[in-house]
Amino acid sequence: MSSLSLLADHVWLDGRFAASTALQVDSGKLHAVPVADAQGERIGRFVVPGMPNLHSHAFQRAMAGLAERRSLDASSTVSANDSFWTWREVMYAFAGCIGPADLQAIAAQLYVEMLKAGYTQVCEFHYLHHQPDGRPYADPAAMSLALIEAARDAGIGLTLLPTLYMSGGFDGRALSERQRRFGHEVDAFLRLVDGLRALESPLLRVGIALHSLRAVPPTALDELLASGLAGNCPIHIHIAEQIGEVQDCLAIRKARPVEWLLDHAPVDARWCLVHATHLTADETRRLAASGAIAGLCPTTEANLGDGLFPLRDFLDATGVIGIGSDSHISVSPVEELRWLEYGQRLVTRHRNVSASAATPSTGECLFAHALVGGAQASGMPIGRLDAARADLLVLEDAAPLLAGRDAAHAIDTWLFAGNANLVRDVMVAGRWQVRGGHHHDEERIAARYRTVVERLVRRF
Ligand code: NGQ
Ligand code: ZN
Repeated sequence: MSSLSLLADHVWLDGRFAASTALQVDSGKLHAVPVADAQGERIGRFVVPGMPNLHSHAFQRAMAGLAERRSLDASSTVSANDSFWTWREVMYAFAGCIGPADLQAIAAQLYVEMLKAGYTQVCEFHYLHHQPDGRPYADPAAMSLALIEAARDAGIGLTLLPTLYMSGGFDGRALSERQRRFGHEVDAFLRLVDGLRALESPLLRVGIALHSLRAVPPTALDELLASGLAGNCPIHIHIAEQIGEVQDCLAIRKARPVEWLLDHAPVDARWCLVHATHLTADETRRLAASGAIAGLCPTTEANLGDGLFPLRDFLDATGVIGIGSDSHISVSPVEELRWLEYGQRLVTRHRNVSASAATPSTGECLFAHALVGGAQASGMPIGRLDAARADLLVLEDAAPLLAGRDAAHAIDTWLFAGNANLVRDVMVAGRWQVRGGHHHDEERIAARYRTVVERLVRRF
């Protein structure tokens, strides 16, 4: 098996940069060792772990930018009421056009973009399971397999989260016509998960997701959690993104979504609560104490007009966060982390809100949290450069922006001032997938994406 020794001036260890450290890559795994001599390949000045992306709906990448116009209301006048829910109608119309080959082409392009931006693992919250009319494909796993193939094409790690979707609202109403292709009974869903588990590898983990409390009746939640297939794997759920769903939950289940989940499910470190946006002080403390990850997707949450997560209070309660690019209106850990902090600054009218006494650098603090939380939500040994899968990023030494930056300021400069991408090289499981800013198969993957999306957009 191949063995490599990599040298850099500053290597990210235990939440900060360390000097005099070499990285040993053996059979796709990474170990940090003291630099005994100068043997090995010098790869750059700053080396950091690959960032996990804890929330993705890959197909939505191809509609990014197509829902930024005011919609027309019933009388064909331009509406002033565009919202998350009107965006969702556009998204459903788009989702209705996508088949397995389309999904593979879109996801592969997206995953190449993720790698180039510095994400080395993606959690795919996948609910586009069936044909548009709701009938299963000949192979009911066809859409899941398309995502697995796309991740292989690109060389990114994948946490596939087949998603249970059963009802169209808290009142248990049936799925609408456009939601039919998302739906499963619990038994069929468990068969899908079970079949996919056989494909697990160092680059593929199969967890589960519940689309939302709206979409999963309480009895189905119990059945799923009792099944054994949820035993020791990542469990993700959309939880409290919109005020409307908090109100519906209160009206029907007599509790707020996070409160209800904490009261009715064994929420622990396996769980990732995506868009835990609307929290009371009590929910914030309880969620932090549960050990579950708060999955934050700042660019999508801004784009959809969701609201703002109480980041400072959650971190003070020792809560764990991670980031995702969700609808892929942006594909960049830099932008997610920057906007996570900027949202807080805009409402609190303070600066450096996410930093702490222990880590005064805002960038380092955010970066460290997102690595830890993202790895936990992915269910993979990643997010670090010691005793982990060999995923790493090398920042661009030649970037003028990093001139004169030492270890103390490199991450802050990258996250807050980097507009051009500063990620130069990306390794996943011991293999270079991006070198000099280019992915080895980017042209073929982009050409296939163009062909597919040009056709889809014409039909949509
Ligand atoms: C989704 N996306 O499932 O793709 C959701 C919208 C819903 C985000 N929440 C649909 N960002 O929540 O019903
Ligand atoms: Zn989502």
